[in-house]
Amino acid sequence: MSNIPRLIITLLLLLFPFVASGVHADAETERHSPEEFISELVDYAALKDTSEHYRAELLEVARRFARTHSELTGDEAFQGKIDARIVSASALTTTAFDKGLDPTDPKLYEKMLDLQRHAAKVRARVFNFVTGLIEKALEADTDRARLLTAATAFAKSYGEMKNDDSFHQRIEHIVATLPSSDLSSDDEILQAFQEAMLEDNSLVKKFIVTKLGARAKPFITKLIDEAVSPITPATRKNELLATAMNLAKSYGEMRGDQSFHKSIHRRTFTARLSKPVASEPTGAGGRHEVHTPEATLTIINIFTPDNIVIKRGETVRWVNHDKVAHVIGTFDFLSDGHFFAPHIAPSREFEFTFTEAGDYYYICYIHKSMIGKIQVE
Ligand SMILES: [Cu+2]
Repeated sequence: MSNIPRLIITLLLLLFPFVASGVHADAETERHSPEEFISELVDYAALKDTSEHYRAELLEVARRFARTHSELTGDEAFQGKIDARIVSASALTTTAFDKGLDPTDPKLYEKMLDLQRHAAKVRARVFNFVTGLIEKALEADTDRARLLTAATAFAKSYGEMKNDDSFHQRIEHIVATLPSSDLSSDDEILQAFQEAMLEDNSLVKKFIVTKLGARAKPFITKLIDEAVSPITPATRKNELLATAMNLAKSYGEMRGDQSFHKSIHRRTFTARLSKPVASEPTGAGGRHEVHTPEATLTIINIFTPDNIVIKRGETVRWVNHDKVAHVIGTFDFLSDGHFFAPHIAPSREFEFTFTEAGDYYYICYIHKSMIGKIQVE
């Protein structure tokens, strides 16, 4: 292999995680049967204004996928039909697709970019198609085994074409780790979802939320109820809160409505705080004071107090007693209002006057352990 295609493959590999996660959102709108998908590739290739590289890439995928599909289904007529259409679409190409690329060609860089851009477009289509098959396999009343076999076979075929097996391996892994379709007990559901979280496997997350159906909301609420119970140990509490939030997020994404996710996120955020305390403005100049004590190896960064209730029009002053700076601001997805202090140096302060009532959820943008809430009445 010459250096240029190797460089391209390296670039593609670098882009892979980005593309693989990015295409997922479109999968629902672009769900095809294999025949439709392959046919469409040839349709695009045969369009008059399709560039030479794009056409070559599309036809190569179509040719290989038609063969794979015919092998899977035993329908050789389909492969014959596609092959005939590929021949006529190829005739539209005036010069042969130069896979080797001449390193002395002054236009090499432009050609490379062009090739890379078109290969990326085709790849996004292929990824959508293959993940679409897995999504379909996860639905009820589908021939799950057949769809998963097909997804794996198409991913393998594409890997052979690109001389890169990483996508195929990822699909193999997803298929091998799919939860059984009859998740019955709550513990099984919880465990399967937590595994999907670890793997960042949005397909399985979706599957589980679909499986829960109308039970999703009470299921998530139950997790939080258990998390906030005083007898729940801290590690289990954090695990349950993280899972509840992730479930609520998937639930919201599937319904295109984040309001439930937001309410769950508020609850999980609040569950990590102390009980709310009605604060008296006793600090200098009649302000409420929140301190950031010095952190050590054993003491983590916190706000103290971390959960206060104040009146509209009152001012809170954050005083940094720590040896490091903090970046304090509202967590705007949850918060009713906004404030932001980009840099509070050691022994410096920040003040904010709350003119609007509402719940202000805030964090330190550097230290994960620092969270707080101001409730303005
Ligand atoms: Cu901080």
